[in-house]
Amino acid sequence: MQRATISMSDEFAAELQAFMAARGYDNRSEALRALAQIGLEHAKLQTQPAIECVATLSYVYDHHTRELAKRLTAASHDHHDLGLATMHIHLDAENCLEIAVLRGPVEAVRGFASAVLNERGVHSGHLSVIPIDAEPRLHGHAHD
Ligand code: NI
Repeated sequence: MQRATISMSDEFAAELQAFMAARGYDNRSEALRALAQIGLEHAKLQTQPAIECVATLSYVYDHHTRELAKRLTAASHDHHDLGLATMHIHLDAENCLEIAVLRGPVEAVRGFASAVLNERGVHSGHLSVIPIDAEPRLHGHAHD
């Protein structure tokens, strides 16, 4: 374990205090470690586009928008190497929610996600990326 001393403004300290209260942290070091971990993971994804990840892409779209469902299906087939699974939920008379589980290099996953999210008729969406160690894919893991 190493120690580091950091300086922070009163404003930042107050914000940190509010974060700790909301998340139930009673130890400032622990809260800062958790935040730094998130930041480091985020930075890693930004600087290493080839890193392997799993991701969920969720989006709501209007299935009445002309040809949209067809275009979205075509996009998924074009990138079938990234798709692991898709869940489709008919939300109401107009809207569908689709959740796609993806796996591949971060850059390719992001590219696919922004192509989908930029389609006209896709109302809102969110991509959540989790970096993974690519090695397990090569040798699998044991089940007994
Ligand atoms: Ni539907």
